[in-house]
Amino acid sequence: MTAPGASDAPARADATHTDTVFTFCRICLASCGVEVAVADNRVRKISADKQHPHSWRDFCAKGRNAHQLVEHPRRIRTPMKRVGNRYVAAGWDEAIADIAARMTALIASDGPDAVGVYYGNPAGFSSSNLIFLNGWLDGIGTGSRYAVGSVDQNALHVVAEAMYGSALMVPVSDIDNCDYFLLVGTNPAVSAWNWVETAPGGWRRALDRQRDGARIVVVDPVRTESADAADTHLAVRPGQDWALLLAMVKVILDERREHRQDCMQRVTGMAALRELVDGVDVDDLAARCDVPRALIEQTAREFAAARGAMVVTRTGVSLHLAGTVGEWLGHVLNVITGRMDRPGGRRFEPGYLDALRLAGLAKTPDHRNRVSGRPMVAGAHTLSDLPAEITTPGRGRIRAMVIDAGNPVVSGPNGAALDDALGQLDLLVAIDLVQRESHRHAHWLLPAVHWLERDDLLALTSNMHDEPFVQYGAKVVDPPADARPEWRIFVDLALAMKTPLFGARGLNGFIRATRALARRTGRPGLEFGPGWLDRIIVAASRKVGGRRLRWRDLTENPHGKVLGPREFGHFRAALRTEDKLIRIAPAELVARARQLLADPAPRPPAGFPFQLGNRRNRHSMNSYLNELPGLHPGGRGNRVLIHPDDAAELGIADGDRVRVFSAVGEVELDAELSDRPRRGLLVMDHGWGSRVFDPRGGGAPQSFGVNRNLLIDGNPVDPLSQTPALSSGYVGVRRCAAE
Ligand SMILES: Nc1nc2c(c(=O)[nH]1)N[C@H]1C(S)=C(S)[C@@H](COP(=O)(O)OP(=O)(O)OC[C@H]3O[C@@H](n4cnc5c(=O)[nH]c(N)nc54)[C@H](O)[C@@H]3O)O[C@H]1N2
Ligand SMILES: Nc1nc2c(c(=O)[nH]1)N[C@H]1C(S)=C(S)[C@@H](COP(=O)(O)OP(=O)(O)OC[C@H]3O[C@@H](n4cnc5c(=O)[nH]c(N)nc54)[C@H](O)[C@@H]3O)O[C@H]1N2
Ligand code: SF4
Ligand SMILES: [Mo]
Repeated sequence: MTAPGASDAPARADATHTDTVFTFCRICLASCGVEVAVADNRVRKISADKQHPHSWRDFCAKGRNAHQLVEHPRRIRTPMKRVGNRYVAAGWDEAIADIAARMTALIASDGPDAVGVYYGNPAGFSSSNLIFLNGWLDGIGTGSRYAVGSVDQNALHVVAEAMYGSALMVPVSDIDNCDYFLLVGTNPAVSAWNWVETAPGGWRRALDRQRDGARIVVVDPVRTESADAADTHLAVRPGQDWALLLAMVKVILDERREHRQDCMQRVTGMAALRELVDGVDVDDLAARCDVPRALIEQTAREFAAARGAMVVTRTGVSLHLAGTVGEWLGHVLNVITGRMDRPGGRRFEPGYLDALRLAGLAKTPDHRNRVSGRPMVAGAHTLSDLPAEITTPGRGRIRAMVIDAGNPVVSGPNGAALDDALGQLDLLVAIDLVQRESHRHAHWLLPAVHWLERDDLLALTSNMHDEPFVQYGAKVVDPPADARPEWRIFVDLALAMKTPLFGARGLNGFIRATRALARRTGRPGLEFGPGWLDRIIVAASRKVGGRRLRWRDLTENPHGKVLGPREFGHFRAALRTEDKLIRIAPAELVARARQLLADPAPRPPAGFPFQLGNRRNRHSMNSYLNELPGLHPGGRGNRVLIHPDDAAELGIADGDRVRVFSAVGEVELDAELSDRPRRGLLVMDHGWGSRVFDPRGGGAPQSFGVNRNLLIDGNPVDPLSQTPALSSGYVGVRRCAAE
């Protein structure tokens, strides 16, 4: 459907004849190879692809049950239009014409910012969704762009831009040579070693190293599954990793344990970094992060002395008000101890597509939100701003939104405020597989295509693989007749709205011509679409292992192909700073660190003595997959973990119904006593509390668990990443019967 000339598309099943298709799972970045048995265009079984060059050890139940979403009884199979309180099936022509006409009218009266979009995490696992979405938005010229980054990885992009000159310059982990893993704010035993990198089997490979003598240190306010396996667990105070890491930097610099050559030759700004640490007091930092000074010093010395070592920081660091400084100091530790571009440390993988160069060409709109005045971060605005941008009257107010592969009412802060705002829109369009919580006010539900139903060449993340690797994500089954890939929807809207796709004059006319040609010749591949881009990407690929990628590499290697050895030495060339030096102490990060140091240590506000921590569930993916019976038999939902000593003081017993409340919301759920969280920390899985509606059958909404993000205020935000305190908000808890 997408590759030009279907006959030469990469090997895939013609579902009626072939019974095994090899592809890879596109639920999380572990990107596990899968072997799928198919008959009559139905998935019969999904197993780990044991012939895959490196990924099968991460294969999990989410991948094994992926087809349950494809066959979801409540799946949206045709465009559905809201009529009063119900939905009726409609055709695509009507859907596109209606949405285009309403958006065009709003833009005419209110300007382009009246049309907004939010895209979520799964959009990044499609090779075409985001490219064409942005192409459509560029044509409209709207700055009302919202994305999952502000509740996920913005901190990393801000730090990468500041230190290395590109938001996409993300180092990958050289796990197999590492002797000392300092894992901060990550639980790879559950989340499979992924956050903006693909290191398949990463956690098990780290455990293999541990058996050979490597040490694993886990920094986490919760004694997680990963902490259970670690040699050392530092139960840091939530949101205070920056203090721990800054103290480690100070110990290393004061004791002259830094990698002198790297600090002199690869780095600029060491004087500013020294000046910062000269002014700090390790005892003060130890008190802030609540890790004993002696333990901080010991960890710093061991880290600096280890032969191969890495700090890995992830969402446990980023989802806080000081997250960007924490993220920065993790990179600082790696750089000053000579871990960048060295075995056992963190490497730059160039990949077969020069994504950094492409990213440099893309122009991020210079747009500020009218209510908060905040600029974009990594190409999008923070979710914290979205409710007010919809509800505050005035020119530029968002009046129409598309939610593309996302569930921001559940995944973002203060879901109640966002839900209320979404209900005030003139037009809400959801592109998804089922209707979830964030789509409940939708005027249009547009049926998307699941990754098992589409081809993907994920070239934009080729530099995030921990080994030069390519695999064509072949489609396994045909989608429902009326489902459409997102790219097609955005092209149709651009044509109907007469807005130039990618802002490129003449392109719309060209697309119409290719469509006509495709129709006339009966060759759908001739229509301009992602298949064209795939061909261009392969033709324009960089040399890896001495040669360029060829289309044959994709078609002849259904299990994927390792393109060459892991190489060191690409880091410096890849830097996008003018002088090819790492900026170790960017001014905005130093200034923010000074501000944190000047402020008193954060204290709970009256009435809300606890902090709300977070967990992921092995068998769900953020707010989706929670409802699949193959993954959650019994459908119990989430609970709140309370330390037994805290529970005893409040008279709460295991299994009691409790109310957890904050300044912005409250939820009711069962308590589970556990000594895994630190005292003073309640822990609740995120991603629950998302209803699944039944727009086709009219059945009652199904509900699974409670949405812990109802308790999180969207403001304040970390001023650099614009991320709210998702994993450190303040709450109180009470036994329901006691009220
Ligand atoms: N408190 C707290 N909050 C968090 C986090 C946390 O750790 N703690 N984690 C954050 C993180 S890391 C993330 S990534 C975000 C996730 O935030 P979001 O991306 O907004 O939410 P998801 O739950 O991933 O919802 C994805 C939606 O996409 C749909 N979908 C799946 N595949 C496709 C597809 O191919 N096409 C289309 N159109 N739709 C599809 C699903 O049905 C689902 O409705 O949540 C963040 N929120
Ligand atoms: N099964 C499963 N796997 C997933 C996902 C999923 O939803 N389910 N989501 C995928 C996505 S989108 C992402 S982004 C990645 C994320 O991958 P990770 O970032 O590894 O995600 P988590 O497993 O939530 O681990 C975060 C850890 O940080 C801890 N933490 C919370 N606050 C703090 C703090 O202040 N300091 C420190 N040091 N630790 C803290 C939490 O207790 C938790 O154990 O996982 C991916 N993999
Ligand atoms: S969801 Fe599971 S099977 Fe799919 S890529 Fe992630 S770890 Fe692998
Ligand atoms: Mo994420």
